[in-house]
Amino acid sequence: MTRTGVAAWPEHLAQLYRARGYWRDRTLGSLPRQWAHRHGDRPALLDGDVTLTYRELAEKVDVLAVHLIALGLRGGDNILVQLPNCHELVLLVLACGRIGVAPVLMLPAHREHEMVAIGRHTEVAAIVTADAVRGFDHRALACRVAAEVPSAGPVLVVGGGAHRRDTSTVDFDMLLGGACDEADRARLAAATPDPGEVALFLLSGGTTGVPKVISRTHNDYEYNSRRSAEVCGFGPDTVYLVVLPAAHNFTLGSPGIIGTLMAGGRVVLLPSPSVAPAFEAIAEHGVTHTAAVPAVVRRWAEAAEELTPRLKSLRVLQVGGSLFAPELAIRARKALGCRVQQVFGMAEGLLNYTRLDEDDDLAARTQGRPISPDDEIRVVDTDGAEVPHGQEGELLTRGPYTPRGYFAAPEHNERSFAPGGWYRTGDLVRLDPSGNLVVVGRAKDVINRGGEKIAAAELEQLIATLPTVAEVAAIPYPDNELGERICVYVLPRPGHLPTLSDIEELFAERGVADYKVPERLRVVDVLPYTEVGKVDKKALCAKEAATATDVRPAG
Ligand code: AMP
Ligand code: DBH
Repeated sequence: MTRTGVAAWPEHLAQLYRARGYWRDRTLGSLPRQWAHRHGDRPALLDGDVTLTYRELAEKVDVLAVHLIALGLRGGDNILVQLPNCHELVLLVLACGRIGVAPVLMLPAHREHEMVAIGRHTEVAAIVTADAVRGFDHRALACRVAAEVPSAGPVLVVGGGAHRRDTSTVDFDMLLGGACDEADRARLAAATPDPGEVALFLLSGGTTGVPKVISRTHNDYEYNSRRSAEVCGFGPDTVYLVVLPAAHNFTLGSPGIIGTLMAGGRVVLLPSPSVAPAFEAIAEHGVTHTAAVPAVVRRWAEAAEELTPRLKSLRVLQVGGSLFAPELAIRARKALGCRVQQVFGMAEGLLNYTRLDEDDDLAARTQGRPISPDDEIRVVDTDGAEVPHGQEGELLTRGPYTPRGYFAAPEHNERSFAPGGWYRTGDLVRLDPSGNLVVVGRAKDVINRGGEKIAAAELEQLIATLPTVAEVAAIPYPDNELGERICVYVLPRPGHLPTLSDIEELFAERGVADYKVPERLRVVDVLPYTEVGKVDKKALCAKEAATATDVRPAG
């Protein structure tokens, strides 16, 4: 079944992308068998005590896909997935790709507020979650979400064996047992989706209060990952360490997990970027590549400066997600004794990498260039006119792995896409004489908190529901550790004094992800306005940047 709400590329471009070998008409679900053919008994995935070879990976993907069919899932269905970094997540994405079911990849930090909105928007037929992770009961969360999402069928729980008596959820681990027989293989063959169809949904940090979901097709995502692996020189000797959430486009396909597997390398999964376990894993498994956000790189560089001997195996540290200071790039390269590669990417598509044959200076001060000869980029002024070469402007893009619209969101698309299918990135960039892009700022109303994007409008809509608040504006304020944190300006209703705790309570009550909780509150009796009558956020940002103190109450 074809999903509605997915914007297609124009037919002549689809043909061109095929002719140029970008789109190979292979489904993500067909890849594990090809990999197994090539790499057989070599290890593919390491997750704690579990090691899966390429052959085992392919077998488990098929078994899981058969079980998903038996649970009633069909091509065209979407499922909500919230898993920590684990091999089951990788198996699930590939098994879904085998049968045309599209996983909607939530982050572990998401709660009811995000899960319900996105679950409804994508009309998910099932939810896959984990049992308790780091003390939080994801299973209970998923059950609450299922009750709020009319389309939601079964809740599948990874590590759900502890609740075997509970018939309201399905133990995911049971779906990985057994082997496929002839009839199963026929079932799988019959369920093979069209490679032009949606393979998975990624979330965008977004610019509005309503969720924005990005559909990625088999063709576009396979190319996204394969070409990334090529550009980054991944091969059978690549050992890629996952420390950021695997549901993130950076970790999943830039080149990430899928790119590593395509190259015949080995993926090592860790639950988080904590320094000690990460450094241990790098030493133990001979990790050659990993990907982190600048906030993590700072911690790693500090720790590595104290460390002897060096992390010898590490060749490339990929850094992306938010602005990365050149000084930190240089410091990280020295401290970790590896190349630093900048990645300027987006779940919406376009990926830029600094190249490994460029000098270290470019890798420190630019954010790289696109991966595809058919990635088109324009740098435009506020009227949409192209700026002179080398000048600053907003980056627009289109290309073979940049979808032409958000999923089922015509009103967002009107704003976020320019005529001709150009995605407005909201990023202010300039072209360096080297041909690489330099990200200089942002035109979109987003707060980038250590790589996590938060739409100011989402925060404002929530906070405006407080009876003590007359008007509210959410802005970023600079922070050494995370780059930016969240500041909220509030104009109170007469006689009221809203506090940060009021906002924290509201967010907890609504089940908003923790990383969106504001860390600074300014209660004011007047807000600055622009000529068109909007809150003048530029003025507020300038004011915040000038004040270094954190007014968060102690304790
Ligand atoms: P999302 O649309 O949520 O996938 O987030 C993508 C956005 O993250 C980009 O449009 C940029 O604003 C930001 N971003 C990603 N990588 C970088 C980078 N290397 N430097 C600066 N900003 C980045
Ligand atoms: O920030 C991002 O969204 C991002 C960063 C680096 C991304 O999506 C990517 C690489 O693929």
